[in-house]
Amino acid sequence: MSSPLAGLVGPPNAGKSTLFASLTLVDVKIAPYPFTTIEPNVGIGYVRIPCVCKELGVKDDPRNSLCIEGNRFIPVRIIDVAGLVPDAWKGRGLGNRFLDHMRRACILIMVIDASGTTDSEGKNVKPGTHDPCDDVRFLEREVDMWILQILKRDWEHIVKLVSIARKDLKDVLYSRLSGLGFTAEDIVEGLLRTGLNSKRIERWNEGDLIDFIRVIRERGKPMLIAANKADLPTSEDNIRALQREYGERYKIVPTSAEAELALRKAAKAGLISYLPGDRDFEVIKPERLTPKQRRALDYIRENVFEKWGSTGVQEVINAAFLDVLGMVAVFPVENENELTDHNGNVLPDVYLMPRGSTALDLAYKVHSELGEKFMFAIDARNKRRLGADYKLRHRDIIKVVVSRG
Ligand SMILES: Nc1nc2c(ncn2[C@@H]2O[C@H](COP(=O)(O)OP(=O)(O)OP(=O)(O)O)[C@@H](O)[C@H]2O)c(=O)[nH]1
Ligand SMILES: [Mg+2]
Repeated sequence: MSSPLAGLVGPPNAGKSTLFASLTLVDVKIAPYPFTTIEPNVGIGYVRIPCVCKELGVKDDPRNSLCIEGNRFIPVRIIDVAGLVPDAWKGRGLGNRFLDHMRRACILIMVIDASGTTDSEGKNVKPGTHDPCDDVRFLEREVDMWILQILKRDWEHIVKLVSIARKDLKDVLYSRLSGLGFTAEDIVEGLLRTGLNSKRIERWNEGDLIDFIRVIRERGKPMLIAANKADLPTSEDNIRALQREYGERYKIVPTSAEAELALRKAAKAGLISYLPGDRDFEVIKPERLTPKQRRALDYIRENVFEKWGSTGVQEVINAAFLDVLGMVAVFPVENENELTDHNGNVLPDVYLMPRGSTALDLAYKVHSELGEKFMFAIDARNKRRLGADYKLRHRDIIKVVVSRG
């Protein structure tokens, strides 16, 4: 069973690979010049939630996830690709072929250099002279143009299927776009919201197509912003400007990927105690720190924790899956009293389920047989019976009861 995928998109040099490395601890190439990354990197990161073990006072045996100090870390996949530059869709920079790796991504995290020290091409400029709002604008456009190019590749054929072969418009568009991860509902909404369902397809112009794409992109590939390099002094004003211009459309999280990477490495080396998402860290081996490491930790405390409260890295992943996508984390159990699976593991698994998922969806997710033989479910907290269409809530603990035979 594969975990949901988040894609990191952004101009070169904005810190995508640093963010990726800080989330996954996969060793990737990071460098202060554009187009460091060429081939995509895929790795596992984690959404952090308060585990239910704490609330219920039990010691758990996590299997598909991790539980550290009462925090459950649920795996999600992250993909880091090459940088995008304005007009990449026309082949500039490395072009936008690598956006094809985003087909399976259910959410895109725009990673931008909030400090304004690199421009949209990824070139180093005088700190604060580049406006990161420009990056958001061009990134939206690049994603739209990517979808447009795919649709236009066989537009004549699409038009013929609808106008001559009399195929259903939404079915034709869906078969063309489902490979990019769009659902039939996305297509229907796109047609309704633009009014294009009542315009003959032969008459659609490019503006119509772009309007349609914008609607399906907002639904099917939602985005949020990691305002990276927040540790640098020029970021503060820029983040305020980003909030003013984009705060209503996008969730914006100030991040310092570099700080998170340093902290995670220091924690792994046993120098500090720090869990991703913590609002502080503690030095446990001060005598082992080199003067350089000490300075780096002081820098992080002053420019990241005191200014922003955290590195923002865990927050941006949580925001992507829990806030923007609205996924819920649900713990299935076989024994609702002991909270165990059939091997006696306590609260072994937790699944991230899409917004609006039901008890029946959970049953199918655990095992297709559980779905097919579903009778009802039980809320392990209060032992109430739940029907197949019960809408799962975040941190529910659910037992599925199946028919015999
Ligand atoms: N100050 C600061 N620098 C950062 C931060 N994140 C990344 N950097 C630096 O920015 C530069 C570019 O980082 P990368 O992670 O290679 O950027 P990228 O977006 O993957 O770049 P491409 O692969 O070329 O598209 C490196 O020098 C990083 O050390 C941050 O949070 N703060
Ligand atoms: Mg990179």
